[in-house]
Amino acid sequence: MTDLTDITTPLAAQAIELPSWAFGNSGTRFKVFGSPGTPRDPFEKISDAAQVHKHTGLAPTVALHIPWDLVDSYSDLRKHAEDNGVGLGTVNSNTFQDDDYKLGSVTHSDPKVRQKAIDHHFACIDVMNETGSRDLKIWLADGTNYPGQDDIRARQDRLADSLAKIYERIGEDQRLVLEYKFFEPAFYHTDVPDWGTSYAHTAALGDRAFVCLDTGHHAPGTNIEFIVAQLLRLGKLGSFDFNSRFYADDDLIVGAADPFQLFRILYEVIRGGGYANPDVAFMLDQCHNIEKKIPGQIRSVLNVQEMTARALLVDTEALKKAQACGDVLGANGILMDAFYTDVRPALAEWRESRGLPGDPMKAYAASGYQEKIEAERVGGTQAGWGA
Ligand code: PSV
Ligand code: MN
Repeated sequence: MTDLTDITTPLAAQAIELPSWAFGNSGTRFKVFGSPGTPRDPFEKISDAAQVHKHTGLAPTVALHIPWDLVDSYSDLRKHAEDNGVGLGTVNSNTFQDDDYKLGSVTHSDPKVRQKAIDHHFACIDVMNETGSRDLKIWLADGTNYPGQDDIRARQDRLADSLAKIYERIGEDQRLVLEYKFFEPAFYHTDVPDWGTSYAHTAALGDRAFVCLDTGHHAPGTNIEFIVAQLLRLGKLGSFDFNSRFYADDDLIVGAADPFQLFRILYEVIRGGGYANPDVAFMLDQCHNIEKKIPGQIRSVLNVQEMTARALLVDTEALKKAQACGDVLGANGILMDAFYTDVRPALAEWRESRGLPGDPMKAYAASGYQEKIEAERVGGTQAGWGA
């Protein structure tokens, strides 16, 4: 089997974008718990995200969410990020927290509401122009709760029309990335429920429009790695939102619920040329409702790195041979050999050789940063959904 020393070059190229919202408070519809040290503004969120990169070398950029991350000066925010050793990344729009959007945003039957949602995306593009961000990521809460509530076919037409207006506004070096989700908050139908719908719309828009695959947005039992393979084949996989789920869109730490699934996904990413490929962005989309947020993000990027290392260890030549001669169990065994390899000691050594802590979780705990923010961030309003 391939050795870790053979895969350090691709491993060193790994970059995982962090969501600013992972550092704010989050919760369920039952309760959002506050926690000591939580950032009060986007600047403090960026400072926390920079800690993850400092200890892992894996997370050089932070995604913003508008309006949660509205600031007076994006050049100041950008400078603050750069001073902390990170950059600003994807801009996420938000058309799910305004009363006007109760029955939909870019799909709404009222042209005034649609225009308001389109204008919000224009404002996001203005932010991107200031932050130097490449990607505008759109996730829509649009859908219906009851059969007959609205004309689902007409909603698709309105969606296509609104997306075309937004797409027209993005710059030559920018991209529109459309995320899908099969349910919630709408429960009967969602206007962008699956990769096929996202593919149909982004294909119609043009070659700067891509699909975002959020690993938590599929029905139980869905073969996500197949979707990865297909979207890479089609040249339309723009980005990942990594997280893990047991039941619904749980937004738990990636790789926590099903490490083998994460391995299979990463194997297909590598197989399809999507690894260390700037066209396929790796991002986290997670919430840390009960665990500490910075260590939660450190654990997450390490999980992605560990499963990437295992996927890179697959002996692809031997696998091809076994597949070609119909050696079913042999081929499966080759994949499983890589999956069962404990890469953690070798990764720790390799990190140290690059001047990073061998154990980033321990290094963060020993750094005193958590105690410092808990002592200093007193007063003000803790950031969270809607902040
Ligand atoms: C809602 O499900 C969601 O988690 C989507 O995945 C978005 O990416 C994210 O929120 C931020 O809007
Ligand atoms: Mn997502």
